[in-house]
Amino acid sequence: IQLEQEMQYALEKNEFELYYQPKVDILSNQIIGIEALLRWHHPRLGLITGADFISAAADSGQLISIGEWVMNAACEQARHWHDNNSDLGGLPIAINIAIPQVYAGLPSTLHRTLHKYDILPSLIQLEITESLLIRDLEMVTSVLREISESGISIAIDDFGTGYSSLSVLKALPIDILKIDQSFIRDLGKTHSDTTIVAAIINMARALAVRVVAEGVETKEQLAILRSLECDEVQGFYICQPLPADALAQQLLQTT
Ligand code: G
Ligand code: G
Ligand code: MN
Ligand code: NA
Repeated sequence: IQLEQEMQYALEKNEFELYYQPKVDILSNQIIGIEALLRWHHPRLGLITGADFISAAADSGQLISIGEWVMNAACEQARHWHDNNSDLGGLPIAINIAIPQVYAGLPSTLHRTLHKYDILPSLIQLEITESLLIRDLEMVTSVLREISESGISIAIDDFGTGYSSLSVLKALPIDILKIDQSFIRDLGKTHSDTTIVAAIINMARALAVRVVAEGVETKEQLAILRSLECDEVQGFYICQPLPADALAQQLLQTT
C-alpha cells in the first residue's frame, strides 16, 4: 500500500528511469534493437525493477500514467540518439506494454508521442506478455492490428509461459516471439528444454516471425541457440540493462 502511495509522487519527483538492454543478431553479432526497462530510484528502497512494482501500479490504477511516461521517455531517447548521430540512433526501441494500456487508447497515445518527437513508427516495438493475452482476445487483437498497420512492430514477450493456442498466434499481428528466460536457463543442462526451445523456434518459422531468446547468461546457451538457428539473443552474457549514457559508453569501449 505504501508503495502505491509513493508511486503517485514518483512521477512528479522524476524518480523513474529507463534502462536499455541490446538485442543482438546471432549471426552477425550486431546490435539490432534495444529493450527499454523501467527502473525506480526509490527514496527508501534504492533502485527497484519493474518486477517489484508493476503489479502494484496495476492495482492502484497508475499503470496508464506510468506507461505514458515510459513511452515518452523512450521516444525522447530515440530522438536524442538520432540527433547526436549515435550508433544507437537508427535502432528500434522495444517498450513493454501492460494489457490495461491496450484498452486505454494505446494507438492514439502512441501516435501522439511519435508525432511529438518526430519518430518513425518503425523505430518502436511493443512487447506484450503472452500470459496476459487471453483475456478479451478480440479487443486486444483489433487494437494490435491497428497499431501494427501504423508500422509499429509487435513482440510476444515471455513466450511459453501463457496458454496461447496456435490459432490465437495466427490471428495476432505478431512480428517477433521472445522465448521466456525460464526455458533458456537450463539449456544444455536438461534435454527437454533444448527440445522445447527448438520447437518454439520451429513454430516461429512456421508463423514467419523472428524469434529472440532472452536471459542468455552463458557461452554454452549462446552456442546451443546458434545451433538451433535462433535469430536474436538478449541477456547478461551479451550486455546488462544500462542507463542510456552508460550503454553508449560501453558500446564505444567494446567496438
Ligand atoms: O527489467 P526487469 O527485471 O525490471 O523487468 C521485470 C518485469 O517488469 C518484466 O516482466 C518486464 O517486462 C516488466 N517491465 C519492465 N519495464 C516495464 C515497463 O516499462 N512497462 C511495463 N508494463 N512493464 C515493464
Ligand atoms: O518480461 P521481460 O522480458 O520484459 O523482462 C526482462 C527482465 O529480464 C528484465 O528484468 C531484465 O532486467 C531481466 N534480464 C535481462 N537479461 C537477463 C539475464 O541474462 N538473466 C536474467 N536472470 N535476467 C535478465
Ligand atoms: Mn520484455
Ligand atoms: Na520476458
